[in-house]
Amino acid sequence: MSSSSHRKILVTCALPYANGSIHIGHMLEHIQADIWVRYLRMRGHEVWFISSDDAHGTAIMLKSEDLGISSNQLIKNVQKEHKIDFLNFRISHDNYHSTHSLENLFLLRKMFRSLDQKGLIKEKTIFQFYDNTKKIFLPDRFIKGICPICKSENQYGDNCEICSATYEPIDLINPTSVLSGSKPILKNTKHLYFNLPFFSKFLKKWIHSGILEDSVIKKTEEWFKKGLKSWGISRDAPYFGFKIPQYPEKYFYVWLDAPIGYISGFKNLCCKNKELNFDEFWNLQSNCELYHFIGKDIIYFHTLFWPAILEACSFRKPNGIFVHGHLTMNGLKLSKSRGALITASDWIKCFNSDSLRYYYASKLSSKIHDIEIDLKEFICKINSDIVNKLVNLASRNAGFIHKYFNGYLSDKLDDSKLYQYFINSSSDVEKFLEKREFSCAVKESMRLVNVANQYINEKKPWKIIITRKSLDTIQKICTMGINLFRIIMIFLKPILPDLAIKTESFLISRLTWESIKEPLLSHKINQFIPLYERLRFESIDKLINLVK
Ligand code: NOT
Ligand code: ZN
Repeated sequence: MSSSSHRKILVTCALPYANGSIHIGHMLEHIQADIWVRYLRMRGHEVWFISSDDAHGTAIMLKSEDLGISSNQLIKNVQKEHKIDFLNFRISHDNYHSTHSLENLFLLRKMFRSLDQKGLIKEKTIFQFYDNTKKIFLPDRFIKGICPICKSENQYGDNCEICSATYEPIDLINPTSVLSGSKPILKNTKHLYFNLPFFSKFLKKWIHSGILEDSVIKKTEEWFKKGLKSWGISRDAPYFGFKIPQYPEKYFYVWLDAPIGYISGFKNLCCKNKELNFDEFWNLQSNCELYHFIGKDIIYFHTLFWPAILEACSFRKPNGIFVHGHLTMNGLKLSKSRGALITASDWIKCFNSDSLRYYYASKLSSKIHDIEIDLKEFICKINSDIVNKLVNLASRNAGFIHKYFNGYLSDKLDDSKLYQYFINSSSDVEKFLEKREFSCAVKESMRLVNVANQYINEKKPWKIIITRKSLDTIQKICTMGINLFRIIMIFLKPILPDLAIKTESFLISRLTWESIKEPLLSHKINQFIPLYERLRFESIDKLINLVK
């Protein structure tokens, strides 16, 4: 799609569960999406960026019981905290709603009715594990036992973390309830199932329609090979969620109302912004684009269930599902169960948000690879790239401009060919940002900073000043340096929003894509103030102490 024509785009991030804090793994996804959104907005497109709290499910119910508060109170507190975390990392959501909302309830019921009327919902009686001491049916994640395949101990009821086998909880050897430690009993219960296999043909065609990356297609095809199964969309009480009409003591499964949260979050935004037209974005004939950013652990829901539900209810389908890998530290997946969880709020007590955004960008591509966090490398990269190269380019030139020229840039560039070279490089950067190849955009920007610093090193304004003969030349050289810095800051603006704001006030000029072609000439800039503070290694210890 050409970036010159005006596009209307809706972008979502997966909905974080309302049972815990936002950690830097969530932040990877929201930063990735935010960089893309900010770039597209800079190019003049109409972009709406939303997410929500995923507020239902057994885990949330149990957590609120633990805390001795109502589930309602818990999800309110958590949503407030989540919103602050995202603000702190400059995530520019247009709306951050909750799935425990009227809009979501309304849409869920309407969509369920539609599925039911089309004969896509069937009842089935099944046997399920039940914790007889706690009086509750156990979700897969609340049952542990020995993997039936590789015999590893302590594996969850749905899949084995050691050999990656997937299975049913009933297959586990020696199952125990995570809640009480007791041996669960098998109890029969009636449930509702969505006829996913009915959509096999449609889905097969859809996943090959150019919207998924190859490895995501491959993963999805594995599920096809095993054969699609009907999908259970109900849960027994006690549960925190929405009740199913006409089915007393039955609730909608959280994974049915979570994706509907993408639609209801947008609906809620439409209530706040009357110019937005809901149907224009969600109708079958919509010309607007829809993209979901997700992690690799929830591909299943987004490439099978979600498009099938949308198709069944006559809603438009996404134009792309952008999948990222996990965050790892020393090769281990960062997760709660591993105890290596770094929350966004701990992080921000130690480092600024631009630093994490830049570090992630320098590692992100459009592919699903895991992203390794190495705190020492992180500090070195930020100090070397942002402080020593980028900000230094501005400061070494701004000094002369202020001392000798009263803050005024010259009326001509010293080397217009070099400036043109930088203009030309913007088409590569555009391609990288559009295609979410952020590591390439960062690499290219750093290559250009080196070129610019090299230019100053060769021109040596500090030598010319000694003779005081050609002040004019110095002004032109430093004007060149400031203007090259400015172009690179335009490229990096979606990644470094805080530094971009400071740069704009320093240059007294907005960093816009259109202005790349027009250098700042005969223009007064502000006195240079340190734009970015060097990161300190001691902050690593501080962070580690907070996490412990
Ligand atoms: N709360 C879920 C999770 O894995 C994500 C829900 C995303 C919304 O953290 N859904 N869909 N489809
Ligand atoms: Zn196993």
